Amino acid sequence: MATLEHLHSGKVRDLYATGDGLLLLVASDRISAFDYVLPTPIPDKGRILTQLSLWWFDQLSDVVPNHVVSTDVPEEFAGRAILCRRLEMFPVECVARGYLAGSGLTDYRATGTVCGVELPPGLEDGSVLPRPIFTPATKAALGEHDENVSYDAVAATIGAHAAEELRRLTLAVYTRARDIALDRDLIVADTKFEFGRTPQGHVVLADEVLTPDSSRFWPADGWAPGRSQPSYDKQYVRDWLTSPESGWDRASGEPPPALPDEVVAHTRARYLEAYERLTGSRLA
Ligand code: Q0Z
Repeated sequence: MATLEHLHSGKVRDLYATGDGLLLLVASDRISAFDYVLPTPIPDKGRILTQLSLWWFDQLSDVVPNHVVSTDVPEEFAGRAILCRRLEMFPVECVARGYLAGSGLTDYRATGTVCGVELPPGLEDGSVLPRPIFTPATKAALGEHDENVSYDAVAATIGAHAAEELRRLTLAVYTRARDIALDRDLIVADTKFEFGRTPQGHVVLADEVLTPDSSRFWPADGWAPGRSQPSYDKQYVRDWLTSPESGWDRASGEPPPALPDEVVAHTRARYLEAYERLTGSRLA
């Protein structure tokens, strides 16, 4: 891997092209909250999320092929980067929802539907849905939020055949993951996948999958609809940032302050706990 060409940076991840036609997907220890990247990293977060994503790819390999080529990466990225096939990505965020929260809840309250999918009346914040739904979104520019779109809009963009394939795979992968997680007392309320296509036309699962950054995880014990569920990983950070101790006024437009050691340690422990609960093993 003589040279790496930087292609793109998200809030918490970086993407490079290698000399030999592959991509290097790097997870940092950066953490975001309230749409800001916080000034304090969470030690090992990048490694924990990368190892969790790799574990999921393995669990899901009989449902869908994935982009992983190798984890043999340069020393500075050890454990937190994946070498992957460079695919032609579909310009669609493939979201599956099994429970109602976030933008799904907002849209349901306004219209009774999410992405054109009609839902029964009477659902509340955190309600389990009658069955998982495909709620695609279009990727927004940095600093913007993804926009929920209808299935028909996806079909108009990528074609009916590809849209059908993405919906089918999104729901199949979500359903498998939901069942695995629930066995371990974790709810995957919703999750976002990105798929790409090989030159041969095969659809492949890409990006990072089923991490706390791409999904809403809730502890199954204590779940109850009718209120906002605590975030598995970030609740302690959000609670501290919005508490008087932080001294931060979210409405001021000022960036958030550095996190105290205790908040960092608690949050790191939550990422590790999610990894260990799901995989049943300790992170080396
Ligand atoms: C993923 C992203 C960022 C990390 C492009 N296998 C692939 N082939 C082609 N493109 C991608 C992948 Cl994973 C791809 N992203 C999202 C953005 C850092 C990942 F800034 N973008």
